[in-house]
Amino acid sequence: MKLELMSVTTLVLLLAVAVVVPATASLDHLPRGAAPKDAPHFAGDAFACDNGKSIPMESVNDEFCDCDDGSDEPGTSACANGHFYCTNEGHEPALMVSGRVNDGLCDCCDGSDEYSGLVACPNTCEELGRAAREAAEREAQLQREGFATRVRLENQAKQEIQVSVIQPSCCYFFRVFLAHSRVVPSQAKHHMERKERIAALDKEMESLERRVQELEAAKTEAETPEAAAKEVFDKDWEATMQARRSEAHANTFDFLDVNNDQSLTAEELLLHPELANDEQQGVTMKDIEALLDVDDDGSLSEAEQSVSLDHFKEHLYSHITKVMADKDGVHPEPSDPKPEYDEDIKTLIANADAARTAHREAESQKRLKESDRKKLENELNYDTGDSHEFAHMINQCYELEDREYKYKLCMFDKVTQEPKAGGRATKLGKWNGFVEGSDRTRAKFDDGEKCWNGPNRSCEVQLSCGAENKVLDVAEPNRCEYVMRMESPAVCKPFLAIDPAAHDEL
Ligand code: MAN
Repeated sequence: MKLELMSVTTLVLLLAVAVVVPATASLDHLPRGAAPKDAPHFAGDAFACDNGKSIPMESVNDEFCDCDDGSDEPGTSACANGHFYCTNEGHEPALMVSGRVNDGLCDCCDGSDEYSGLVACPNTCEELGRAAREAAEREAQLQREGFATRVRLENQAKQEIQVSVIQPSCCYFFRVFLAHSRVVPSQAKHHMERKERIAALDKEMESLERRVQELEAAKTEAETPEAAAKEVFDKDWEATMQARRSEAHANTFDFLDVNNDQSLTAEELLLHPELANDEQQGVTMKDIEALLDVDDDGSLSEAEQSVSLDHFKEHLYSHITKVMADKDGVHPEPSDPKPEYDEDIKTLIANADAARTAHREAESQKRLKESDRKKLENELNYDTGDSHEFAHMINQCYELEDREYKYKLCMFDKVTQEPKAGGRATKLGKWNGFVEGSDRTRAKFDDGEKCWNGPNRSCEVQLSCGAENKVLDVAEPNRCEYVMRMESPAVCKPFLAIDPAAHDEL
């Protein structure tokens, strides 16, 4: 028989029986409902209660409770604290309170608790046993798969360490030896690997920093003549435009100044129907006076009555060129597009552009290295397990959706909760290590976002063995305190742990 096929409890019981039952005691002649472990009590002429009191063997199962502990009536319901043992052959034995004996309900799968004839209990042990064994085999298979995956992931992590440890040529054999040996604890190897990568990054960053400085100097050198040449060109262009604008102002003014006396009057403006407020009615003196009254005080000052070029430019030009835009002689302000720089300046710009790009790229490379370094520094503090069994979870996230939220667990980083209906994700906690003494089966994520009128959110992740990393469910037993269950190969053990306590009957 394969070990896995035998249920854990059966195995424990068989072992217990083999140890406890003396060779002389016969299990066949045990009184009804008595457990095999109690066989020695029934071997002599008298029966000893658990507290030492002795009663005649005939008093056992006589429907009268003699022992305070109820041990003399295992097969009847006479003692409130007695226990009835179901053999349940084909399935797992069970111990139940003897009050259930002959109560009309089938409690044992072999039906042995109902012998009064009140009800006929079919024996379902074979069927239940088979189902239980199949379920146990499925579970064992999952555990085996999980453990195999764990070993594969550990080896992968070790190989990665080896590669990075080999890198610097100094002390090659010593490093490889350390990577393989048990002399250095695995966690230290994990640190060593990262420390070496940090040191390598520091060196790269030093030379990158020098390069950034060189490129910065080259950039300045290229930008100085570029800026000077552009400034001359731009000023020149601005002067040309200024002259064109002044020409447009003056020409428009001259066009309106019919008598050429260098001042505009209401009479001169009255000649232009475009200045009418009401097109139907035509232009009126009232319209012109309203136009000339730029300070809107109801009367025309001297400057408003006899408009100079400067006054015209400042207060009237923009309105008049708008309403009389199509009229010959009216010149709106020119808006010529700025011409391209000449070839010499273009060359200077191209040189400066190249210098700027080179500098920017070197800076971004430096920033990337800096962020790699920061990440490694963080990772230095990760506890990835004695055999790196958690190393594969670095920088990985696992998700679960329930009705309302999408939860995201990023190991060694954070847990978030994102409303499915939209809105930003809430941080439930930051990585705060495995719970001490939990054999890395519980991890804490603390100091999440503040709960309204409550504590900062926190989340405990409970890990059990599984073939792959998978979040099973999330609960919030107390407001803003979350419990997330997760399966992971990282916590699988090499053998099925036999834990009799977990299979305690009653
Ligand atoms: C949000 C969620 C819930 C939490 C409440 C507390 O709705 O984070 O899980 O219980 O806030 O106000």
